Amino acid sequence: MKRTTYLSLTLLALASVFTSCTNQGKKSNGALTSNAAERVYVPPGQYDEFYGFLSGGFSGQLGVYGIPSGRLLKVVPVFSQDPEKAYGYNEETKPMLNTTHGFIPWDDTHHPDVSQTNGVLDGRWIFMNANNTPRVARIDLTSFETAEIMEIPNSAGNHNSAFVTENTEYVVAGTRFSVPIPQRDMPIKDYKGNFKASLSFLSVDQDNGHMDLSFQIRLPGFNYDLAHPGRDKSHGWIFITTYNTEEAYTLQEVNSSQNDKDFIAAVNWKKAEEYIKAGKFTTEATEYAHNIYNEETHTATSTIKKEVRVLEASELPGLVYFLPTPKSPHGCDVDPTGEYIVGNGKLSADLTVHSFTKMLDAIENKKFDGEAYGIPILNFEDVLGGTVKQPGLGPLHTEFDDKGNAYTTFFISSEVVKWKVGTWEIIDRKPTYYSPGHLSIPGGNSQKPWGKYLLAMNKITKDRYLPTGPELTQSAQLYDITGDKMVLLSDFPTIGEPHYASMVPAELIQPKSRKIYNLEENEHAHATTKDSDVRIERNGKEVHVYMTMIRSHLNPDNIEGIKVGDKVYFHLTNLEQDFDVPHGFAVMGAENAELLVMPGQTETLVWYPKKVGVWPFYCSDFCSALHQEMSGYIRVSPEDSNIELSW
Ligand code: K7E
Ligand code: RUQ
Ligand code: CUA
Repeated sequence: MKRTTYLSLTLLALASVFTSCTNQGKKSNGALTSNAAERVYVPPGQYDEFYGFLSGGFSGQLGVYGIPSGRLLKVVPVFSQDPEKAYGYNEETKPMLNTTHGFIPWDDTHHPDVSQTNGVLDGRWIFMNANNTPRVARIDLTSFETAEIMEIPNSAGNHNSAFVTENTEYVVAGTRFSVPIPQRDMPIKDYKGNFKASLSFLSVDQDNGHMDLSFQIRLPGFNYDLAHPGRDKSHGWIFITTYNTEEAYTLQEVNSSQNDKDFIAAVNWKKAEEYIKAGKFTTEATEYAHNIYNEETHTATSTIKKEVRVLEASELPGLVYFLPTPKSPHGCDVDPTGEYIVGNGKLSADLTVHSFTKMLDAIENKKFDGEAYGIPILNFEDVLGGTVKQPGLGPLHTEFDDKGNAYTTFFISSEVVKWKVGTWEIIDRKPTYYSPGHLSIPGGNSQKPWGKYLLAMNKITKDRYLPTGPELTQSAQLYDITGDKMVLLSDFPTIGEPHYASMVPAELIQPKSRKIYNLEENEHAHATTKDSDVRIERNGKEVHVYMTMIRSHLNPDNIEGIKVGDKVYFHLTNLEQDFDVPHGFAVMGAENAELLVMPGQTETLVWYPKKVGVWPFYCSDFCSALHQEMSGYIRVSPEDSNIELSW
């Protein structure tokens, strides 16, 4: 199918969706009316059954929702600055956004993935990719804060990322674009054979979660889209969809979608570990930032690393195989048994499912159908596990329940289709409003799905909510999947554009959620843990204000002796040791952000006084009956004044 057909099909599909709604005069909302409301209703004061972690897409953040209610519980800032919490603005977290391209205040994130133990979600950490300036973040699920960010070198468009292996041995991050490696000035038309791709394996320290870029596998210059680690019987492998195996340097249809089939690359990472042990790698010079937030000091540090170990796929037998897959596959999803690998061919009429067992047989019997850059290509028929015939148009992603069913989103025909793994028959289909990308079932990408709910994340919102001008929020839709037929329960709006979401039973996370930081364990270099330490120090034009916050005063509250042209550091320590008593800090004319300091924590805001005057500062988070009294003044005198510091 040519791209033009694909596009016109999209338009056709959408057009028909909208004609049908307008024709009815009233919107067909697709929801069952009887007890859908009850099934998503969480009474006041009660908790949701699941946490839903939805990628924030082009917001760069992670949205935390209660499922089934769809209530937004928190936005965790990850790859973008957040003035509400001062993430990326205060001195403590600025290093988190450091890269070898400098300080990067924004990114685009697609795939959150929760850590696993023995192939089951364990709720310790969640990993997530930055697509634009390639990075992987680790978010700690006790503090719900970004704990670590690793830049990925030799990558461009970190899309098939961040995917967790079954014991969180690795977080895998693959490039979308092939690029010159090392980067250099060269003609784009010389792409073919010269551009290369990297698949990175970040090892994870099981005690503290710290990531290390263990090694990279160098792959031919295709485009790589999505990956899923094998599970259970296919543990030790990871499967990655490719497109543009033509290696066209422009992705116009005529160049890049000519091949009847692209590939799923099957990568044996256990084999990779053997090759590393045997010293079959080269150590390449490169540069990438590794940023770690320390919970004791409440401060992040950024280190630039200088080299990476590389395994050359074309030279190391048994490391990578190509499985022919029609046609420009997007999602690559592995069923809970690890036997079946679903390639969601965007331009294909059928869904292709490969068999892991057949793949191993074909490899063992060396039944190859040629090679690409020294990497064996298997026979399509030899590895085919099954075909779901004409399930819909534009398949993107598949998830699984705990009863042997698979669910696939279809972007063009705007629906979720339920089918049986093994018999490949279609069991049910339900429209989504409109054009879903990913879908998520709690644990639906692991050995143990909790097949109660399915969340479809839609790309197009149109008429689902009261209009808000040309820009509409994206929309998620929740389905009950406990019966044979899926039942649409609710719509809820989301931040940014969620791609994937990871949903986790609340009991895996809720008991471990941190309540406060212990003041006695506060090792911040500028902490003021008792009022007797409150002080102001001047060092040339640099002024350090060591301030405490407790209901209901900021101490010191009246400051004199500051001058235009100074650089004032406010180091705020929240002395509270009660759950849910943060204090905020805002000072008039601050060009960056406010602070929001958790009990026991210290944060630093830099302020450049530019105008002579007496400027107020105050607590920006309503904290007690005397919250409005939690304020003070800072007097700013001319640069040449000789007023002494006082407080
Ligand atoms: Cu399909 Cu980036 Cu996972 Cu979006 S990707 S939908
Ligand atoms: S004050 S409670 Cu500005 Cu009425 Cu907020
Ligand atoms: Cu502290 Cu309001």
